[in-house]
Amino acid sequence: MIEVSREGAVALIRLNRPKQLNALNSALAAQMIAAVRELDADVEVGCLVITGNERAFAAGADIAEMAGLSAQEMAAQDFFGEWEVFARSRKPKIAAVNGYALGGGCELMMMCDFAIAGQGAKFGQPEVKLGVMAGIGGTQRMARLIGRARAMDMHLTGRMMDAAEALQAGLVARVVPDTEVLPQAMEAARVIASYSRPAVRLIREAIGRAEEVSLAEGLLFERRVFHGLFGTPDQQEGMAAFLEKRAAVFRGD
Ligand code: CO8
Repeated sequence: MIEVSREGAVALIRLNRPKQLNALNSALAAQMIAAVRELDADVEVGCLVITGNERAFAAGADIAEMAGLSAQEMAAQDFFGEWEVFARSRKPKIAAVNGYALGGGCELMMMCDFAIAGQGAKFGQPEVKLGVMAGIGGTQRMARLIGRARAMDMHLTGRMMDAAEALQAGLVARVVPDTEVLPQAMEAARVIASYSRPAVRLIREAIGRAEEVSLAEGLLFERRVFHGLFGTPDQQEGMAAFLEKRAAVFRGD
């Protein structure tokens, strides 16, 4: 249900349930979590790109799979709880989004570090129309990303947002022509993967902190990890290369 390929230090994960518009079912989730665990442990991998196809990034959790489950069964299985493994994985993740990113698909996109979307992409949290609500972080991550009023609008009306509105709201980082989505995401991933791994890791952790702690705590965390990076060979290489007017070659430590 997913295809994993490698291009140098970049790993591409493509959701592959085209007939169901890449609806996220348990089997797909299990494959995705296993792949991300493996890629996370692979020192050669510097960045992940997650994509779907032209029609859909993912049209949500699989409604057919969920429809018959009771609250007890949902809770006993901690249904979709394992997606947190994806969200917490330590490699940078870029969502390359064409078509629909709805419900769990929009939530999956928001679990990534940032999204590059095509002009024809559509975003939404339509769970309210099904008599339920977002369950893989949608209420929390969207409110933090685009603010309370916009998140309320999206979750309570279930309407779709187009790419221009998503860019303006801050839901996605870039909007590009549809055919440029994957090339631009791969290029961004190559750039990120070429930088110092400790620097990239700590930048992600520091920005992640901004969503969790007070400003004072976050600033202290940032300053401490900034100081810590001066212990790395990559810092010495990066600054020496600048002063010597040459390209830096990071070792990744
Ligand atoms: N689940 C299962 N199947 C789906 C889904 C889905 N989310 N979305 C589309 N499909 C299937 C359709 O059933 C259809 O199958 P078939 O050909 O066998 O009838 C096929 O994909 C193509 O879809 P459509 O014919 O509907 O295509 P359209 O172009 O007419 O419409 C839409 C595209 C607008 C995207 C439409 O398919 C749609 O509205 N899909 C549902 C979107 C939705 O409601 N998503 C939210 C799902 S709920 C959710 O994500 C909750 C997450 C939290 C769970 C946490 C649990 C703890």
